[in-house]
Amino acid sequence: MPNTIKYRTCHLCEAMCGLEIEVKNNEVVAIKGHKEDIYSRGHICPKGIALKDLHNDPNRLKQPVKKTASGWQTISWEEAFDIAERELKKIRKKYGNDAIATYTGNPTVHNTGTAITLYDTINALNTRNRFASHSLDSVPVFLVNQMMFGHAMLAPIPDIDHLDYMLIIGANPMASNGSFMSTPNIREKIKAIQQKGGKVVVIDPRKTETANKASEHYFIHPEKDVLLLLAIINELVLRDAIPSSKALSLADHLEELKVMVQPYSKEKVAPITGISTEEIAHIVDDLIQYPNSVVYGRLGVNTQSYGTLCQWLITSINVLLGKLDEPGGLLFTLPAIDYVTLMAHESKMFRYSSRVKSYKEIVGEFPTATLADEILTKGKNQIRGFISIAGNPARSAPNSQQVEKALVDLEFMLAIDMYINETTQHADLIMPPAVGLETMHYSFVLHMIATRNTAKFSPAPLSISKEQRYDWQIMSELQQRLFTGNIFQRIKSNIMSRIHPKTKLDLALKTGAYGVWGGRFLRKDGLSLKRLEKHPEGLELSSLKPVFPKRLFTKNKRIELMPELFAKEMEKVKQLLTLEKQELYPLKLIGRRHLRSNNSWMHNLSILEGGSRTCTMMIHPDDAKTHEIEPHEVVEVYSDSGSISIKAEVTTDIIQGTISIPHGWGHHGEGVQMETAKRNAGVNINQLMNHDRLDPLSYTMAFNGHPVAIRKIESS
Ligand SMILES: Nc1nc2c(c(=O)[nH]1)N[C@H]1C(S)=C(S)[C@@H](COP(=O)(O)OP(=O)(O)OC[C@H]3O[C@@H](n4cnc5c(=O)[nH]c(N)nc54)[C@H](O)[C@@H]3O)O[C@H]1N2
Ligand SMILES: Nc1nc2c(c(=O)[nH]1)N[C@H]1C(S)=C(S)[C@@H](COP(=O)(O)OP(=O)(O)OC[C@H]3O[C@@H](n4cnc5c(=O)[nH]c(N)nc54)[C@H](O)[C@@H]3O)O[C@H]1N2
Ligand code: SF4
Ligand SMILES: [Mo]
Repeated sequence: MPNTIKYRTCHLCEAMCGLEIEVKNNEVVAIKGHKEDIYSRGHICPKGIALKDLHNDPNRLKQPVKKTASGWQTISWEEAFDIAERELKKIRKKYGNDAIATYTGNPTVHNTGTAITLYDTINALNTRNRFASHSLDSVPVFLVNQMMFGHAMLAPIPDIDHLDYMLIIGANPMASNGSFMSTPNIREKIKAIQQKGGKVVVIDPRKTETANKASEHYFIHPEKDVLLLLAIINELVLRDAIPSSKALSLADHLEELKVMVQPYSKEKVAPITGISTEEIAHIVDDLIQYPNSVVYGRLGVNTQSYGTLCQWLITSINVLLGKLDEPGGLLFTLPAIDYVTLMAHESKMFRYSSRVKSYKEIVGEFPTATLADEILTKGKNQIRGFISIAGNPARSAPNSQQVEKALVDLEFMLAIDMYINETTQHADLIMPPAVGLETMHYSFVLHMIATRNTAKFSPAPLSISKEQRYDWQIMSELQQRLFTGNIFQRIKSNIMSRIHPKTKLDLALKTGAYGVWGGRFLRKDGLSLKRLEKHPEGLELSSLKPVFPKRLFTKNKRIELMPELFAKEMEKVKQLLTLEKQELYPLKLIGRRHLRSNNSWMHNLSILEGGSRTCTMMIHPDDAKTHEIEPHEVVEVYSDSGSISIKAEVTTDIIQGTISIPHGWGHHGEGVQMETAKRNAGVNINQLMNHDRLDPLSYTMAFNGHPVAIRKIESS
């Protein structure tokens, strides 16, 4: 058979790059960027190329395995479903619905069939104990969107193609390719801003890959951004530099915000943040002077103790500058499948609380940081059965030694995952889905947070064998077998579980804003799956346009600048103005992402090894000197939760007083069956993380700025 060319959107990160895949006999010959792709125009990164290696990975499971006294045993799907049904029903009967918990990881967002099926399956279990990776990264954004715009998923996206000044605080899109800003080829976008005389400015405790490309970089001490942001607003007020704008005319409580920022002069915050008074003034000058300026922040300002406050203040600055819902500022998408409108009834929070630590539910989930507490703490509704779907909480969640202890303590655990890794090794049963290039792709989630309104569908480039199942097939079967609820709900759930995700997708496209059945009239040129299949390069739908006040979901159709919940928390921020005393753990730990890595799960692909991808501890030369640490010396890093040994990388690319270690490593452990990953195992930063150190508003784990100390390892 001759080689064929197939097109598929890469699903690994938010960039949605178009791939051109040469296929022969259902095997990948080569992968390159798809030049005609309307979104990415041929851009690709090493991870996209590695999809071939993911497909061929000998450690990838394709059939269910059950744990036996003599090791893992391959079983039939029928037997696997029977075991899952029997064991989970046993737990439910003994302890009630809430005794079964679910954890859904990051790839559930990126796998189309999974994303379409997931919530129906979880709803069928009727348990309050639902956990997800969102509470390790995105909940501050959800909470701020909810409080300010009335909908958790209504996220403002930088109009990056039309900006001339972008202040990036706590994000490293050169490595991550952007988050809540789906756009390919960040390098080109940064260059384009600079070439038209604009600036990209980075605020980060580390001189990152993005900082290296930026026009200016300012080192900041971790978790002090909240002060900088307050000082920026204070400066805008003092300079009377808040122009009237549409956004402002829609916003309530500006005067209260002005009063709130009064204590935070640039002079007061400068010594605490590490950014001088003159530098703050210069940043504010630029924010005012450039006509198309925005402030953008991500994990560095979200997964920290002031995660929600930072997100709120960043959004507020954009409102005050008149840049929200404006071209050349931040805009909202109107995607072909409008998840925001479809999910409006689900945008709820604070309805009930977790059992052990009374954390409130946010969009139906409890914080992952308390998953282990809920498993290990005895009492009514203690979690005894667990379903982990596309997640690796044993590496991604804080206090991971406690997480692993909890996983061992369960009466039954089912993992839906293709690897036997740090988490799934503790399962009783693993159901491995067909993944990667074996699956179709339409990212209705990422189109919602993209920088342009486009639509692209890719059928699966590779077919699967009879023995394999897709995630959505696994989940649909579980949904039917494990449903609990009234008869009407059962009928609905049963019908839903029998509809192919492709049919659901087609229906959503057809009835969406651009669909053949969308709008008031039948549109001949409207969207359908069939039409998208004729355009593997994607279809341009419309540029992002202002949508307020129509698309505001607040009851009064106005933007809330001073949500009460946030204003109350400001009391704690005042304390930051007094410099901290010498602490038991004097250093601050921050994370690090690498282009050739993806959270915890792509370390088994040798093609991605090497380059700048190192699991080391970056430390400033002055700190190294204080601790008498030589470059490349292995040292102990410890916190109130644990201790690790790691090689030091002495560099001026990190601010003094802070160290940086990437997450998702530590692939040792007898049970792990990932040969390449084990050979270069790295160490697990999440052993150091105290799982009670949360952003108190969103309960998102404060990974960044975690107090730690280091000491030499004495040779005996
Ligand atoms: N210290 C620290 N910890 C962090 C972070 C940090 O910055 N610092 N970042 C946090 C963030 S932002 C996130 S999103 C989380 C991620 O946390 P998780 O989602 O829990 O972890 P991942 O490492 O993404 O693991 C994904 C799992 O899904 C499996 N998988 C991949 N594709 C598929 C698929 O199509 N189907 C199925 N069923 N399984 C699949 C992989 O084998 C792997 O086991 O980690 C968080 N943890
Ligand atoms: N290659 C690759 N791409 C990815 C991922 C990956 O693992 N690898 N993960 C994906 C996921 S799940 C997500 S959520 C996104 C995340 O996307 P980003 O948020 O862009 O990713 P990070 O690299 O974590 O960037 C956070 C930055 O904040 C800095 N920082 C830490 N603490 C502070 C602080 O207190 N203040 C300030 N101002 N900065 C601070 C860190 O040094 C870091 O540079 O990336 C996605 N893309
Ligand atoms: S940047 Fe890399 S990982 Fe992200 S979508 Fe593009 S090719 Fe895939
Ligand atoms: Mo994430």
